[in-house]
Amino acid sequence: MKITGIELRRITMPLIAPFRTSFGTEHHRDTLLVRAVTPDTEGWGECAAMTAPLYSPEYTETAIDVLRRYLVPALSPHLAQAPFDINAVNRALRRYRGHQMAKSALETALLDAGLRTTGQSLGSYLGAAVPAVPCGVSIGIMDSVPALLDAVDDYVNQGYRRIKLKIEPGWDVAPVRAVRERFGPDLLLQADANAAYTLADAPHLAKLDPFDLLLIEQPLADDDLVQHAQLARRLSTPVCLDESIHSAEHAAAAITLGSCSIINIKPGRVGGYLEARRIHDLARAHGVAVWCGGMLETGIGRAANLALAALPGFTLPGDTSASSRYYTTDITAPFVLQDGYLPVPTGPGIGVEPIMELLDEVTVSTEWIPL
Ligand code: OSB
Ligand code: MG
Repeated sequence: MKITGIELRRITMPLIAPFRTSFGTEHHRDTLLVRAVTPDTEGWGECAAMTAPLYSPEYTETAIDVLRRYLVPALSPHLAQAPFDINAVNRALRRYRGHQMAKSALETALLDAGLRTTGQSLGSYLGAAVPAVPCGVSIGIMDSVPALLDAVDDYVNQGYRRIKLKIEPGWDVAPVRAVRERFGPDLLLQADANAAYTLADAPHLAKLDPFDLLLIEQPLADDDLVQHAQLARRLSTPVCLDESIHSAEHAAAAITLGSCSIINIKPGRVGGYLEARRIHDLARAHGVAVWCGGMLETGIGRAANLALAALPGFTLPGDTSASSRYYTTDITAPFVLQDGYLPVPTGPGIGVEPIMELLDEVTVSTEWIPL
């Protein structure tokens, strides 16, 4: 596939409401988009990195730097080959350590461009099994329990099929209890600690057990696979890993150790959709449930995540919420919840395009790297 060049486009989008987690509060989403331009078409990838290294070591500036300096230049020998082989690109990028989010954005842009050339959708390419996926919503830490109950009520009324509460020390048992008591035993409910606890908190985390959570996500530090296994034995709530899983190898280690019984798959965190599918396949073969996480994506990243979330091992609702949960105006046609589901795009590639006037309005900088 002939690629004329790669555009790195940094955008900033105001969030509808501040999003508070145990690692910080986001008011804006500062996102890098990667655009792969060919003589006939173009492909898009969204980088999951955030402004600061709080959720993960990567941040927007490191993604831009490693793409410009190493990842984009590494493509040249592979793009000349016909037919274009995304697996060869995946292998070429593996030579560089880490930087999964930057790799994912570049690989996705190339995969999108390649699939547009052949007319296949990303969902069909990955093995999507359903036309629409049930959606959950991730609710940030709030100032008060009444404010949280109002937020949950609003999302439940919109049709969301599962509620995830962000927790941290000081905001855990009380909000979980309040939501469970108000909405009853049938509400699918889970909690995400974003690595805010230590194994010494096990007795405290066990106080969540009576509330029948679907899972507790990433209670301990991202490099604590052994301690997650010890914690999992002390809780009846299933442990799910997010930050700890960067590759299929990590997933294999976590499953072998018993560190988790559920995995949140985020393509950005694991280096792209090919690796995300490997983790799905591995987890499914081990009877470990997976679900699709989110990183407050625009419509570009959301479209691709919906394709992944349609694979058969994604047996729990994901954080693939509607555009309106994040942004007043998305940069693509908005994703609108239909009876708690979002449709899996069926058009070529990721199946959506940015609306250029809207994209230009939120663009902070662009850089063109010729190939
Ligand atoms: O831990 O899953 C997380 C958002 C940003 C960074 C990390 C996380 C999240 C979310 C929201 O929980 C997911 C979404 O709605 O996109
Ligand atoms: Mg998480």
